Amino acid sequence: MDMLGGLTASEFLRDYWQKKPLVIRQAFPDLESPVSPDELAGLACEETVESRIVIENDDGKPWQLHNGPFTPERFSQLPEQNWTLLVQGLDHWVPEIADLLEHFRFVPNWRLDDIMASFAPKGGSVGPHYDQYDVFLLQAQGHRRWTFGGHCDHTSPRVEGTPLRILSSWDGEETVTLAPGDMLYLPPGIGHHGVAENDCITLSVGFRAPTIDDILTGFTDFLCGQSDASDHLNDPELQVQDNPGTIQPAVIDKLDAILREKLGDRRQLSLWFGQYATAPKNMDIVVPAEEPASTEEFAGAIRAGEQLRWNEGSRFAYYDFDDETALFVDGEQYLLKGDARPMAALLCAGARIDSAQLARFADDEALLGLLCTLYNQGSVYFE
Ligand code: AKG
Repeated sequence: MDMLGGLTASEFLRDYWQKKPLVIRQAFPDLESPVSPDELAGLACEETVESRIVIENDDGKPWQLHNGPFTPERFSQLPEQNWTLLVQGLDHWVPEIADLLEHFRFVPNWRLDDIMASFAPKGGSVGPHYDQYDVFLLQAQGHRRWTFGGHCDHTSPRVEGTPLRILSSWDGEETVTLAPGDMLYLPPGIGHHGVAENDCITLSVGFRAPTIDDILTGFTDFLCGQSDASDHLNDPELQVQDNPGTIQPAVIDKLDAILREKLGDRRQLSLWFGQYATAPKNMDIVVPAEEPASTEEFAGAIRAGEQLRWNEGSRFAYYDFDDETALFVDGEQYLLKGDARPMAALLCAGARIDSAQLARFADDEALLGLLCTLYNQGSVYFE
């Protein structure tokens, strides 16, 4: 399948990723939406599913936001046109939607956020806006007219009277109408506005990246959880000062040395980032297996060639140190040494794990124990 419009993944990353928009006609030829509008409405009634409705003109108020879960009656009260239902994390709930992600594995697992779906009748839209995400907007049903272009940021003028960040006085630069199977890639910060031409479903395959704030607070919180974090600054070499009010440069040197030592620890940084980047988005999805397996049962299933796959809400990544490999699954780390190291790459390569290759690792008792733990905690299951 030519989902990047004739470009190789390397060409796409070099020329478009984080740089400029790309319209790809028939990226997924003849795509049939894996979900129907009714199924989306059904999901939006579930407590554990994050959903929103955006109404362009709600009793005279612009771009009003209503958060789910909704009741079925709510849908019969909506106007004929000009509203949108958004369902977040659809890939977590619908395996066929999660399967679409296998086409996007040219982007690292840790960058993936989720697939959001929107349903809109004619005229429906969430308004002109920009995101801090890389997003592939895949048309799954009906037609949507997209206007996009122009770099926006927090200084771009906004519409008043709405909780949403809707751009005012924004015109866009290009307009295209997408049909089922067509896709539009947008880098962060590019203004865009999609308006349904008829009943339409759009899938937003979103990629996130941490902010500097996320990195600083996340890593320092992680360091603060370590055993030496409660040690106090010491000063056995303290000297008499002329003025007790002076903070001596030597004190600042000490602080500086502590911060450099802690913040400059690449190993700890890698371990923190792997855990941070694989923490599940929604804790309601990764739930323990209904019937926990014994290691013998698990090994039997692997040897019988049963297909093991990631839980749709699970995240997998790994980092190769010089002497060992850290496997990260759902915010936990597992250190693999020696011959066990390649198991991390095998588990992380894609949602369906090659049973034949896994069988040789399952011969090792410790690795079998680890695989069985991943199964029993709900991070993987047999299809
Ligand atoms: C986005 O994901 O950034 C969108 O603009 C999607 C809006 C929609 O599907 O209506």
